[in-house]
Amino acid sequence: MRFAAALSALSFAAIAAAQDATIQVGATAATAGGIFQFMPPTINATKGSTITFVFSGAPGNHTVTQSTFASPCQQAPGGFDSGYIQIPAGTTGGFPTWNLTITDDTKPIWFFCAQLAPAPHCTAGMVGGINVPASGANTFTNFKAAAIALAANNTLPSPPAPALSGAGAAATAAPGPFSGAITGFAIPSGTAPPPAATSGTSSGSGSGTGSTPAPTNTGSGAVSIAASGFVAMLSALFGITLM
Ligand SMILES: [Cu+2]
Repeated sequence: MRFAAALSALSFAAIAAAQDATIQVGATAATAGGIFQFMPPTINATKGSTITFVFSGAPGNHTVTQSTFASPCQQAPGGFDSGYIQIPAGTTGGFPTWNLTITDDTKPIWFFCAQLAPAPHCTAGMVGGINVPASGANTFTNFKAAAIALAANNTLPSPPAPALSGAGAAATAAPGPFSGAITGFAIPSGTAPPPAATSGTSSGSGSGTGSTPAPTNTGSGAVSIAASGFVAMLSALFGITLM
């Protein structure tokens, strides 16, 4: 009896340990801190928890893209990326969401917004972190400061490659749904090719999904080119709507 009760308490603790949370992607001009931010920017979440990103910043056009502490505004090799989701000004509901499940809670998960218009959001401080250290060198404060410091060298981040999964977190579906005038671009799909391994370190941690290797490297290139064009187009759009 006592043993059964202990087991029951244990299983309850295991269930309660999941730390589902919501992060707002983007804000409004009236929000303290401005449009370019994740709210909250940091959370702690145990393995198995689901983090729901809500693209509620209006107007806004943002991504949720995994980076590394060392390169805050560049997609990490094998990092997740939501694609660009545009929320027209005045939108008050029906915001798309993206659910990422934590698959490894032993390492920090850093992310940023890859949008470049009207100015790079990342270097404006639109960065975030999950399970980040509270002290030491790799704090969120230092991560954000490093992102903002990149604004001085005029090196724009490369457009990310859409990807459902990354290091320590994975989604099983693309962001959505898209209703009304809300649109998405370069949104990941189940057959999205993995990000091009430019640095050669493809962080192949197990690859338990057993997904067939995508044979279409040309597809990845096409996505990148299209993303660049889209960013240029957005730049023009946002120059009108935001400035
Ligand atoms: Cu953004």
